[in-house]
Amino acid sequence: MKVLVLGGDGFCGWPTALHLSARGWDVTVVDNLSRRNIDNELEVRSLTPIRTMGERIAAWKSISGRTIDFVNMTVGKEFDRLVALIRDLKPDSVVHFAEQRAAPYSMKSARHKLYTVDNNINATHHLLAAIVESGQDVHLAHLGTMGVYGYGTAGLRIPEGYLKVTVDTDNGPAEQEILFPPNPGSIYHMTKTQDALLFQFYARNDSLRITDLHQGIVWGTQTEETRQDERLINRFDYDGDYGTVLNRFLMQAAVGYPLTVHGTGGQTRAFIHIQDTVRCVELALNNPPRAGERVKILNQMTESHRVRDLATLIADVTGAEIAHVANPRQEADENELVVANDQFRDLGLKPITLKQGLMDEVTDIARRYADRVDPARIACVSSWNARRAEAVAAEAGTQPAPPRPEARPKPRLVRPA
Ligand code: USQ
Repeated sequence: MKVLVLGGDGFCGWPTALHLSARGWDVTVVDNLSRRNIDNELEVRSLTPIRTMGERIAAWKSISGRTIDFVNMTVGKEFDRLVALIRDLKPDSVVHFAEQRAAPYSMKSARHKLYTVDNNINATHHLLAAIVESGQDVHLAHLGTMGVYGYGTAGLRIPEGYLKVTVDTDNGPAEQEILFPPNPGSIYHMTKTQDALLFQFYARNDSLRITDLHQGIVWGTQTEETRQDERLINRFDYDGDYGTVLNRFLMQAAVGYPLTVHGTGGQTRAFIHIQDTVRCVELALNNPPRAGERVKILNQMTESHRVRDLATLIADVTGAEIAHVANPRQEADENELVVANDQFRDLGLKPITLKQGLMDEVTDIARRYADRVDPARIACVSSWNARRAEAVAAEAGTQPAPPRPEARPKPRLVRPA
């Protein structure tokens, strides 16, 4: 079985490429290395020392004996090359991660909004049009987001993509199933709601086989494959734009920086460990929809947590301080979140939940590479509202300066009974 992994150099893409390769798939990674260029733009780097694509692939070959091919291509800009690649390679599946994935980055400025929309929607549309143009029967699995549903309290168990509604018709009430109303909280999340409409159209009009994975916040950093050799290590984003909340808290605890809870920390979000991400992608590839079937939407998450509860848990275990900082985002201060994930459970997923051991792994990695942390890049300063930007930046500036790595307190590891 052949698979193209678009965006296969990124945080989810690289471990997915390795996971599929280890399970016998012939993997070709397509990536324009934009994530590495954004690191240059933001003057930050992955906490972990990720290797070049060439070194990663050579290391994997020497360890597993398996080949991963690499094509440097911008999916949303090089249409003819993309069609030719699909025609030549004849992949059974394409996994689509080739999108700018950070909400704060997408809200930094008008230029970042334009880039995120251009990049993400063009990548998705070029891919759909290229599959049709190639004449090949390819299953497309796309990494979407739980954020398409929005993060107000919905008052119901969030279904998997479609919502049953009762509408008033001339003949009385009738049941329908509609796409869950999109309610994106950032320009980035908005691009994923637009992707969803493109998928609906191409599934209906061209009978494309499409799976949209509505993924929660990924935590952890290593998978079975990436931990086999330091040259395979996955990236770890800790900065205010790309770092996500749980990994940031674990990193902050490791380097003695107060845990940056936005506002009251009452935001409830869906989470999934990176090992389950790669497992879910494999399950999705092995269970594609049939041609003519509607877009298959699966909620790719394993548990929900409130931000302040995560902070308290980590503070209790490590002795870290908690700092409630001004929230740079426009989002509900408090929300409930109950999510259906029956489809992945029915396919055999045994969810990894927040476990001490896995949290320790993240903290250990953060401690090992603590000298690579630039404390000035930790605060989240990208503001959703230009008028509040100054207050947010001022607050970030007044945070207690983090201790130098050599002076940081040894985290107190208390294992719960
Ligand atoms: N937050 C803090 N402190 C921090 C960082 C974040 O309190 O230092 C809060 C945010 O205000 C927000 C929540 O934590 O309420 C989650 O923020 P996040 O940065 O961890 O996640 P988010 O911006 O939602 O985006 C991430 C990924 C994105 C993916 C999404 C899934 O970057 O690619 O689509 O998670 S979801 O959140 O389910 O929409």
